[in-house]
Amino acid sequence: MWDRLLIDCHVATMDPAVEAPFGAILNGAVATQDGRIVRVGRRAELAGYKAASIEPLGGAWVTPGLVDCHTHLVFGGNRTAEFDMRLQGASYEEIARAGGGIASTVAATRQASAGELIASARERLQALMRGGVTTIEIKSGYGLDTASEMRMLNVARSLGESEPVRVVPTLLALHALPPGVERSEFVRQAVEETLPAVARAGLASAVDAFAEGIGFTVEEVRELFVAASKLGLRVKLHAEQLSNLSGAAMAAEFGALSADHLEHADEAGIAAMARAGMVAVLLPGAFYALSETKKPPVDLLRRHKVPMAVATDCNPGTSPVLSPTLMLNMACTLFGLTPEEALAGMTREAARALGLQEETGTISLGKAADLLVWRVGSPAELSYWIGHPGPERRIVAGVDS
Ligand code: DI6
Ligand code: FE
Repeated sequence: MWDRLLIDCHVATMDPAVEAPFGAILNGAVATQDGRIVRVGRRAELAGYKAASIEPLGGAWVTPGLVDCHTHLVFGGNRTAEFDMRLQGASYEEIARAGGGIASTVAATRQASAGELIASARERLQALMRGGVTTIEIKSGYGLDTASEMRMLNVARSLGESEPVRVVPTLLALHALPPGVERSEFVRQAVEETLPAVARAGLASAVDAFAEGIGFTVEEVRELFVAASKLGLRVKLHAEQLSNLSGAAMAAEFGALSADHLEHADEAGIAAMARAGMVAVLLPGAFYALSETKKPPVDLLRRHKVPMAVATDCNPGTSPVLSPTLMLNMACTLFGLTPEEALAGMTREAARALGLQEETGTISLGKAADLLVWRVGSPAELSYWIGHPGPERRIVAGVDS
């Protein structure tokens, strides 16, 4: 006997093996057992089976849990003052070069106690969870020394232990140069001290960097990726956000999970991503908040069959986003994704961007029972509403939360 059987619903499996838009099964049913999906199909095919709990959903749509595969959720303070400056015409780069921007969040993060960091991040996390997030990647990157980076990663881990959500922690080792530290010395510390310490403690599943004029050069990031690969850690990269440094192509040499942002990416970079089996993570919140005009080359990504994920990039500077469903809408309105591509981008392809494609991201046999119940007439509605408030029910590993 199964634990639960969800019936009287339509199922957007997002499984490419199901040949319909959104992998949809109309008049479907989903059975779960021990936190796993054990059966999905037409209601008629599942008749006669027994479950401890049979739950009619009144014609609702069931989707996979949303996966937010790129966030900087943990940080001290916020950047409201900088928001004002940008409204008066200062650019993100000008503010960063004048010592504001990331550096000001680094100061606030170092000052905050672990308890304060947990409390502020939990509020943001709960907002994203109300919007439907069941798996979230959380980067460090506002500590910028070994102890502070490890503290951020510990905060991320403890959020995953106290909240019903799967947390995937990433060491963002090269995010910004801390004030007063010599450049080559900082890179050396990140590569030779912070990275091995984090790897030894098992605090991160992947390693990230910010390749940009105001961040780090591709050669500096390469040093980090060589060391990370030797330690058996996967890599990913903030690439081609404000300019084209050919970071995506370099990341492809290391079999990176993803390259993220990509507004300024060119065809050579995208072809390299395709060959390496990478995911393109699109971040419409940052594009919007910075009033960018150059869009990521979605047509090229489609032509080269690079899977597209969509994420909030939740961070205090360039993407103070608390709504995953708003990103579904913006991925369509700003970047031209179809509603189906957008939803795949926050489920199936986002799971792939985290290396979790066997675990979550579609409603398929054997995967975790991470399920959302939406009171909508079709899954396209999730992208149509500008910031849909979220699902009526949220199930993580088979348990309602
Ligand atoms: N790119 C971004 O958009 C964020 N980090 C990054 O590497 C911005 C982070 C911030 O401004 O605090
Ligand atoms: Fe980011």
